[in-house]
Order: sequence, then structure tokens, then C-alpha cells
Amino acid sequence: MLIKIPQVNSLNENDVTDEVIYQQRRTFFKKLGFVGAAGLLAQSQKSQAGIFDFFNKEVVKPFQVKPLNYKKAHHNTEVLTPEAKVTSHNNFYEFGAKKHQPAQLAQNFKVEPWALTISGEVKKPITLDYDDLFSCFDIEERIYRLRCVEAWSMVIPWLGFPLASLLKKAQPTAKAKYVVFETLYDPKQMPGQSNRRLGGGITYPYVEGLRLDEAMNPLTLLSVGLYGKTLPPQNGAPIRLVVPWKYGFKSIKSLVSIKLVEKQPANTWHVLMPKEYGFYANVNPKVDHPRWSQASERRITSGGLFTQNRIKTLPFNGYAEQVAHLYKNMDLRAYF
Ligand SMILES: Nc1nc2c(c(=O)[nH]1)N[C@H]1C(S)=C(S)[C@@H](COP(=O)(O)O)O[C@H]1N2
Ligand SMILES: [Mo]
Repeated sequence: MLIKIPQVNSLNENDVTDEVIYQQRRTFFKKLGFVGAAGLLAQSQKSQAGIFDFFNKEVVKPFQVKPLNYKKAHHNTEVLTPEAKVTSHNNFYEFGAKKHQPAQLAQNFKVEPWALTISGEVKKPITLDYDDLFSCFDIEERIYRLRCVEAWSMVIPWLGFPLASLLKKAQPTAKAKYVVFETLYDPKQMPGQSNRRLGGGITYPYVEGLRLDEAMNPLTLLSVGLYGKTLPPQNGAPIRLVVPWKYGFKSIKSLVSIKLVEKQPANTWHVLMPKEYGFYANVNPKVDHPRWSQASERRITSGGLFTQNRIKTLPFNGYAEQVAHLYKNMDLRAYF
């Protein structure tokens, strides 16, 4: 077997995380009482969800995921990111801005009952309850690359259905040009929403947007599961968006609202740092982030030192054939 030798000068995610925010987070988490000894211990057991006390007794029970029926994906040529990594290395600032925090702080998240509304410029507004999310559409497996703007990536076997199937049911009017997505706002359950530093300075609820033709593209998925089961809360239970050719921040989690509108909406990361994060956020190795290169990425596979492969980033994350036509005649440097 070929062993890849890691490059000494390869980046890690701390290199590409804003140094100031990083230092702030460090001091903050040192001060934070409730992630004391228990939190540190849990951090050392990264693949396990739940919180453990000093004697390794579980004090918070892990969220229960359920197996799903679905149509298996045909092909996959890439090494999947192990499930334990997918569910323990997360960005979900509502549950803390550090990668290990969502898996620790989201285990008591309530997904039942749930309501997802499709409203705005549609002829038939829809509300889906928790059971509808799993029964109104055929669930299929989609193995997609997820490329975070911070230059790490994973390969994840999602379960879900095309967003287009849902939008067609709602029947967008002629005025509908964009789609706005919103995450649940519930500071009682999501500690980052009421604590600016835990929540990374974001103004909540987290919102995202797509152009209608992007939303209708067959690759655009509403995901209700991964690795054969319902989503764990840290990955956006009970339902989240997955847009594989865009940076991960577009793939908004724990959705409660999908609204069709006339004008391009604001999106969370663009509002927070407009020079660094755009509306389009198409994966593009030629357009660097102001503070780091986007030409390559760290593919997270089995997680050992020797498998942290640095690979080239592909235009549209390797999905150019399916989506490049959406942007012809557009200056992707201006519309980053
Ligand atoms: N509501 C919400 N959605 C979110 C985020 C977030 O902080 N809040 N983080 C985004 C970012 S930056 C990434 S990379 C992906 C990570 O998804 P994963 O944790 O399932 O891998 O979720 C995206 N969706
Ligand atoms: Mo991300």
C-alpha cells in the first residue's frame, strides 16, 4: 500500500482560522465553566458524542439516530470520511465555534416535533412535520465531497431528496428568483445563539440563500440522514441543505424555513465578513480567500497523521460538468 508522506509545510485549520478569533475562542473556552474537566475529557474521546465526567461516566446521553430506508448510491470512487469524523468534526456555531463542541453540546437537541415551512412566492405553501420529512419523498443516498471554506474537506454519504422535488410541489410563482433558508432560532437549546462568543459573533438565526436555478439543480439536496441513519444534531438534524459545489457554509443546518423571494437575500457569513465571504461561494481554486489560498485542501479521511492528505481543490468542487453552465458570462472573482 502506498503511504502518503505529509508535507511538513502543509496547512492545518488553525492556520486558516482567523488568528484573532482563534485566540479569543481559546481564552473564552478556558474561562467557560461548563466545559471544565468533563469537557476536556470528552474532547479526548473525539469520536464519541455525549459528555463524560471525570470518571468517564456518561452524563449526557447521545442523541438517538434511527436507521432509514433508502436507495443506495451507484458509484463512488473516493474514500469516505469515517462516520466518527463526520459526526465529531463539525461547524455548527449555534452549538459552539470549535470543531468538537457541536458533538458535545447538541446531544439533547429536540427534533420532534419539527415544522419546516415553504412560503413566500409560491402557489402552494407547505408545512412539513417531522414524519413528513422522511415520508413525503423517496430517500436516496448521495455521496458528495464537502469542501469547507477553511480548506478542509470530507466525503460524506448523505441521505435525502432533491430540493427541486419539494420546490416543485410548492409551485414557485413567476416572481420567485431566490430561495432563503433559515435555521431554527431557539437560544434555550442552542447556547451559541445567546452567547456571542460561543456563537462566534454571528447574529442568529443563521440564514443562507441560493438563486432559484441553483436551488433547482439536481445536485442540490435536502439531507435527512448520513451513513444509513437519521442525522445527528451536530450535522443539522432533522433536515439540512447540502450544496456540494459551494463552500460548506452554504449547506445550512436544522432548517425551519424555506422562502421564495424576488431579491437576493443576505447570508450569514457574508453579513459577518463581507470582504471574505460572498453570496455565491462557489468552490474555486483560483480565487483565494483574503487570508489563505483556496488552491488545495486537507482531505479528512481516517484522521491519522499519515492520512491527512493535501489535495488540489477542483473548480466547483469537481462538479463543474453539472453546474458550470449556471455561471457562464459571470465574473467569478467579482461574484465570489
Ligand atoms: N445553521 C448552521 N449551519 C451551518 C453552519 C453553522 O454554523 N450553522 N456551518 C456551516 C459550515 S461552515 C460547514 S463547513 C458545514 C459543516 O457541516 P458538517 O458539520 O455536517 O460537516 O455546515 C454549515 N452549516
Ligand atoms: Mo465551513
